[in-house]
Amino acid sequence: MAATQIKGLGDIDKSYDGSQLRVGIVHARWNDKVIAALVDGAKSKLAAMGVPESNIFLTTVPGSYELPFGTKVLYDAHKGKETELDAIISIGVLIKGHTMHFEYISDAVSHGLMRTQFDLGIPVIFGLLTCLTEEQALERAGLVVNEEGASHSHNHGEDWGAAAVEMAYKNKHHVL
Ligand code: DLZ
Repeated sequence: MAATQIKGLGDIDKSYDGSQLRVGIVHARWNDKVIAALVDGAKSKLAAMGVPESNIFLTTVPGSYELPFGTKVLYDAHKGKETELDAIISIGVLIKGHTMHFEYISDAVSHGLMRTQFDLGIPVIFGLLTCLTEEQALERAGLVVNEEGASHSHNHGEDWGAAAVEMAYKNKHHVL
């Protein structure tokens, strides 16, 4: 990382124990190559922070527009059961086209997910990429590789996994 780089989550996530947490992931199926990498990034960070694989519940929706309602459906499916969820990561990839579709969906999903977390009372992690180009999406999913084939871009899914553990932990234990 360049010495001047200041963007990113920082190290604060490292102390949160995810071993008692249950986390849902709902992802759109549009732009599936990028989505797959982001979901893998989120899952690997959850595992690194102690969330057992059996405590990760995955489902899909057609496109990003369906994410807010899909998030609610996933939460309701586990509500009141032993598997009640402590956080949900909602993942989608919007790539700008030639019409206003991108702007409307980005806006609706952003507001929908913000509202959903307050409606449900658990953190809903904003795993939505809103990219102007395919290259931007690949870069943010860690899929830009150098000549040796090694990734040299950051997978934002990892940040979303860390944010889910931190916020679920804080919500469950009433600490901030
Ligand atoms: C229609 C549409 C378009 C044009 N682009 C995307 C996209 O880049 N990423 C994405 O996740 N979904 C896209 N969709 C689908 C909508 O999100 C939604 O699934 C449909 O409009 C049906 O409600």
